Amino acid sequence: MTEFLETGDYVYPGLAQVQQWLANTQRLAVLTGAGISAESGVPTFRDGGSAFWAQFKPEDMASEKGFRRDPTLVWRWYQYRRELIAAVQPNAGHRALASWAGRHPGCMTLITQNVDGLHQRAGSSGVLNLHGELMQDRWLEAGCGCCRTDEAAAAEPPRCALCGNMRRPAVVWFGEALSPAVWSAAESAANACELMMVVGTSGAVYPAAGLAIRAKRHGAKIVIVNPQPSELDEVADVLLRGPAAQVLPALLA
Ligand code: BV8
Repeated sequence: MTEFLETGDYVYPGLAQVQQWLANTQRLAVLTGAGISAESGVPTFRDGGSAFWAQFKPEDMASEKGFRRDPTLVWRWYQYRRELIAAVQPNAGHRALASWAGRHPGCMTLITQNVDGLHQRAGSSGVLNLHGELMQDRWLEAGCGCCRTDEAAAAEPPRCALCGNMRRPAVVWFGEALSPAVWSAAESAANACELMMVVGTSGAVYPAAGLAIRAKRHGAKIVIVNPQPSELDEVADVLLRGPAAQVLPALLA
């Protein structure tokens, strides 16, 4: 049965139910999306307003095809996001997850779709970065085997001085496979967990969103933390309709 629970100034029964599940679990999986970073000031992708995708179509900006079509435009979009992320801090939601994991060693697997690195900056370790890391680059092509560049990461993607190979953000673009090792670890966590908390994701992107369905199928309780409805709501046992930076500190205290 799904309970819709509003967060507020006082604890709701559903919150107590989830706290009870948390107190009794040794195997918690957490799947986060852009919403957990919203209260740090990082725009999300799809929920309107300043959402990143509001101005761009994902396939135009977050795909190899889009990058090859206009490397400068895509590169500059990532540089803009890097500057934005460098200027923000993890919020109480990120910190609550890191703190709970520190008090319950070995009991949490944190899986994120985010590329902003804010979980790591909040103190979380062993984070499964399904979609890579925004602050890292890699070569676009296999290259000449000894690619190097002295160019700073400025307004154009740096190129190899020997073969012209370009640097690109070390994120997983649409149409690209996730890292097999990271994906396998995420699947194992979804198969094994007794409880999965799905925080701040619209559930629009696969295979990441499928982890909640996989966990459900393997018998886990599913708790969604999101102020808005999401595409995963139907698998939730409890929906906590509130912002992560408010709900997670109350939930994980
Ligand atoms: C692959 C890195 C195969 C780049 C990202 C048709 C149907 C289904 C799937 C597909 C399809 N057509 C194509 C596909 C596959 C495609 C896909 O899923 N497309 C979608 C858009 C339809 N997937 C892929 O291409 C994946 N690869 O399938 O490869 C393959 C296999 C083998 C060999 C070759 C290929 C790769 C997907 C990865 C794409 N990269 N990011 C970058 O960041 O630039 S995805 C991008 O979306 C971000 O990582 C983001 O995290 C992710 C998911 O979005 P959300 O995190 O959920 O963010 P969103 O804005 O949508 O939602 C925010 C939520 O937060 C909202 O619900 C909001 O209410 C909530 N919220 C707001 N404030 C708060 C809050 N919640 C809590 N507290 C708050 N305060």
